[in-house]
Amino acid sequence: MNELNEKGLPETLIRRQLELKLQEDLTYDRGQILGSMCTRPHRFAEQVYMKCLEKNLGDPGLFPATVELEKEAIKLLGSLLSNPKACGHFVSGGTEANITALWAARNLSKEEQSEVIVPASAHYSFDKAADLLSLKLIRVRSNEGFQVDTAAVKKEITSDTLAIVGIAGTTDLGVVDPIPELSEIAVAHGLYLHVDAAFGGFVLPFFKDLGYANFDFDFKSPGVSSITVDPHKMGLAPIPAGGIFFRNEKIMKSISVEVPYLSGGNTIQSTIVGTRSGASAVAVWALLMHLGRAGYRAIVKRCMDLTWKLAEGIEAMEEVSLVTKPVMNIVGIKSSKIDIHLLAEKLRERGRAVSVFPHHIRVAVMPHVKLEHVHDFLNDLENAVKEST
Ligand code: 0PR
Repeated sequence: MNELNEKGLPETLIRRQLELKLQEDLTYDRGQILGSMCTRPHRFAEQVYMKCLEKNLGDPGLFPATVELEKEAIKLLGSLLSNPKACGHFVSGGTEANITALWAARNLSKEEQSEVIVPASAHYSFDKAADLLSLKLIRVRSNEGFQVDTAAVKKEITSDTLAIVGIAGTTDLGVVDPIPELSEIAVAHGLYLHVDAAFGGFVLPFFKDLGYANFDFDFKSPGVSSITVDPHKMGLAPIPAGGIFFRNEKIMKSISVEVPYLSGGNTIQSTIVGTRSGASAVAVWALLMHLGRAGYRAIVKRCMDLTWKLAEGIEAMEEVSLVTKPVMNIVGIKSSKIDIHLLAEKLRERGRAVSVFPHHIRVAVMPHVKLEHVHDFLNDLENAVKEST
């Protein structure tokens, strides 16, 4: 069907068609999705979201209450990131947040500066940002712990450098770069430091209370200028919900644009997009209020307990092993004997969708993953390994 019908079809018929057409999509609840950084949104957030579909943060004069709720949610998360004075916005995702951060960094730099130093593990959103903003990315190697090598970062700094990026929860393995050290480097050289905690931002703040290894990754380090934290990853918010947080208004103002004609009078926008989902922001606010610290802590604990169970199971196998001891709820599986791509294919044949990096398989133990899914996955992995050798 390539042309729009002249006459519309009845809702019931379309509903039936949709049910059939959408059947091929995988679902979170059956334990099939094991390589995704997203999860089934929290039921309460879904309900709130559905009630706010018309709200547009791009027109504050029409939706001042929604704007207020966004500000409150940003403040709550800013406090969680050790800076109640932080400002920022909910955006479409980590990609938009990272582009926004480098946009601010570039606007605050000198005209001749064009280089951004990023870890080898940086998400591909930084490549998009560099392309859009005409910046040059300098990728720096990792150390044996898969964190960025800070000595190598120092070596790459020149008069062309305008920013450094650190990752708190790398896409491939969930490790945390040494942000306090990067902060010292940034302060010493007067550079902008952006932390990509798209994944880790809703995990790491709860580690201390849970008695796990503590990681300083946020505004506590004085050199950190901005942080990406995505509610639609470990925050359990409905997609789209990314978050960009700036240390202060001055940084955010560097990307502000005046919109003079809207009904609420002169409006300042500091986001890439104009029309922006109010439903996302209200849903995040509601979820933060509903879950509180204890709610998120419990979610993180459950994910970590399952992560360690999964890691144990992998360690007990012969042909595969862990890339590194999991830091967060992300597990890297490698093998010196089996082609990892073939192994991922065999898992996919068994209905297990994992992500494949050049040298390992990534499993993200998200809130939708249950204990039985971990057991079933380990079983399937064992059989897939047998088939691949
Ligand atoms: N920063 C980091 C550290 C990320 O891991 C990601 C996405 C981003 C930024 C960009 O976030 P958005 O995708 O929200 O723009 N990491 C996931 C990944 O590449 C994205 C993802 C999520 C992929 C769910 C698949 C999936 O099912 O794995």
